Amino acid sequence: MSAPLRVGMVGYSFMGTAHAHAWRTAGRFFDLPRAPVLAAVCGRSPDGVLAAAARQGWISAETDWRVLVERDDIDVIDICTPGDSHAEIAIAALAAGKHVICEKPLANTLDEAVAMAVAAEQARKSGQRSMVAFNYRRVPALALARRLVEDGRLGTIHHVRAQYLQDWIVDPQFPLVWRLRAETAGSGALGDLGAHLIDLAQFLTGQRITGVSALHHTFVTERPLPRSSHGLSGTGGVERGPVTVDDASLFTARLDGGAIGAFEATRFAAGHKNAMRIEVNGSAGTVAFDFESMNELSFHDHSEDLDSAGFRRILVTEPTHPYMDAWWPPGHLIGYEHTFIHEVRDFVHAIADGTDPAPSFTDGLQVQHVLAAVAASAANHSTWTPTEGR
Ligand code: SOE
Repeated sequence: MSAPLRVGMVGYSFMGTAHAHAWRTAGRFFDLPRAPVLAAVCGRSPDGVLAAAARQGWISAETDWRVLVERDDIDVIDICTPGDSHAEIAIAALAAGKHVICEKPLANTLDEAVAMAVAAEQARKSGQRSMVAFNYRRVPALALARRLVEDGRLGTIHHVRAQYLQDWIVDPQFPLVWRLRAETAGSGALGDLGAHLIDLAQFLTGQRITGVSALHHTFVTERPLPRSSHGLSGTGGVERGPVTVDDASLFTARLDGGAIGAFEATRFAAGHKNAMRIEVNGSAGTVAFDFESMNELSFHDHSEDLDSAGFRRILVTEPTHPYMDAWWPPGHLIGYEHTFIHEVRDFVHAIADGTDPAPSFTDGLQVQHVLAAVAASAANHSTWTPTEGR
C-alpha cells in the first residue's frame, strides 16, 4: 500500500459505528491502494466522543467539526450525522481540500443538496472525490442483479417493485427521536428508507425516475420527548411533542427507459425489522431480493422451458460474485456490516485511482429531486379521487 488515507469522522452513533468498523476492516480483506487510518472522530459530547474513540479505535477526538475539517493531518471527512448538518459540514470539508463521504440522503432540502453538488463538482477539479453512502448498492446480491440487467439477462425492463419495511416505531410510546422530526431528518420513512429504494431502483434498472404520484401518512402524530436514545431505540419522558414527518410513504413512478415502479417505505410494518425488498421484471426474466436473506438472489429466466422454468435461488457467495473473492469459502455468509466495508473499498479506489465514485453527490442530488417530487405529490391532493358509494 502507498500513502495512508487519514480519515476524520463526524458522528459516532449507529451509522458512525458501521463506518468506523468499515474503515478498520476494509484493508484487512481487500488489497487497497491506500491504507485507511482512523485519525479522528468528532462529536459534541466530550465524554461521548472519547468513549467512542476508545471503543471504535480512533487515534484522536474532537468536539467541533470545524476544527476537524481544518486539520491538515486529515484527508477524508466521513459525515455520519443527521441530515440537518450534512450540507454545512460537507461544503466546509470540500473547501478545506478534503475528500468527502456523506450518509444518505444527501441533504434535508433540495437547496442544500444543490449547494453540496456544486461544491463537490468544483472540488472534483482539484482531484477531490465525494460519495453518498447508499450502502445497499454494495450488497453482493444486488451488485450481481445489476450485472444480470447490464448483461441483458432481463431483456426490456417493465417493472420495478420496491418495499422497505420496518416496525421500530409502531408503539405510540416510542419517543420523538431525531428521525421523527422534520427539522433534523428532513422527512421520515421517505428520506430514511425510500431514498435507498429510489437509489437502488435506478441503480438496478439503469433508468431514472421522471415522475411520481405519492401518498404519505403519519399514524402517530404526537410522542413523548426522548429521555435517551441510541440508534433505533430510546425511552420517552412525560412531555410530548408533535411528529413532523411521514411514518409511511407510498408512491408510483415512471422511469425514463419505459419502466414503471411501485414503492412502499414504512416504519409501521409490524414484524418486519429491516425487510428491504426489490424486484425487477423484464421481458426475459426477473430478479428479486430481500435484505433479510441478503446472501441470496432469486432469478427467473423466462426463456427456459416451461416445464422446468421458475425462480431459482442463487447463493451469492462464489468468488466470481461481486466483492466475494475477499471473503470466505462459498456458502460462508456475510452481513450488514460488509456493505459498508465494500463502500469504503470502492471509495478508497476512486480516491487513489482518480475515478468518480458512484453514487456521487450529483447522483445524490438526483435522488433528492425524486424525494422532493414525492413529498410535493403527497402534499398535493389535487389528483386524489374519493371513492363513490363508500
Ligand atoms: C433506520 O431506519 C436505518 O438505520 C436507516 O437509516 C439505514 O439507512 C438503513 O440501512 C437501516 O435503517
